Amino acid sequence: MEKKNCLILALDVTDRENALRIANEVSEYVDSIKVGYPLVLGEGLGIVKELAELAPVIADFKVADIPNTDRLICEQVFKAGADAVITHGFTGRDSLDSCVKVAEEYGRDVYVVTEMSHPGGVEFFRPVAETIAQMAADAGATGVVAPATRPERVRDIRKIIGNDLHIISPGVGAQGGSAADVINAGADWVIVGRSIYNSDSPADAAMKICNDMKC
Ligand code: NUP
Repeated sequence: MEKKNCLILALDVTDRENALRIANEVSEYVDSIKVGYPLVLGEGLGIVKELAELAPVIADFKVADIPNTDRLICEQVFKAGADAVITHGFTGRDSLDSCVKVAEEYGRDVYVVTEMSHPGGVEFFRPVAETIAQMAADAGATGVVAPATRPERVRDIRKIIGNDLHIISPGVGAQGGSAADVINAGADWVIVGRSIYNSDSPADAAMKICNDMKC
């Protein structure tokens, strides 16, 4: 993904009309559009292709299965037109290797969740976040997902992965994180959902976040 605005839209609306309206309104401010279960379960995987005409799509399916099932999921995601997939890492190296292999075949990207951004994200992830980050680097993933709600953790994770991997960071706005703080801590992109798509003017909200970050 090309870095222009350091902003990824999390498009967690559940209907096509709203999704396309919001995506069109903010497309000049975002480097990518992240779709996940809410929109894909609401409208089907075909929405990925439509959105991909506006911006590269990251499929946030937090893939977490055995290697063979992960392979099948990633193949479907990339065939549908997604530029990248988000996977979990706790399923182990063989599962992650399977996703990275498919991504390489299709020329696409894999981001691995290290520690989640919500309060419960510290319960099980905290003790293994660094190990997962190191595994993502060793496996040749494109980058990791790390919490904008805890910029100090983004700093820790950056130290582990160095500068070869990207950090994409959710938790800005609705979850309490600051875009500028987490970019200063070493994130490459922030991922923002509700603060943009629930705004009366998604474009203004996106523009304001871009201005705050001075990316
Ligand atoms: O740790 C994570 N936290 C998180 O919020 C990993 C994620 N993938 N996300 C996703 O980022 C979450 O599912 C949602 O799509 C987006 C944040 O949305 P919002 O809190 O800005 O509305």
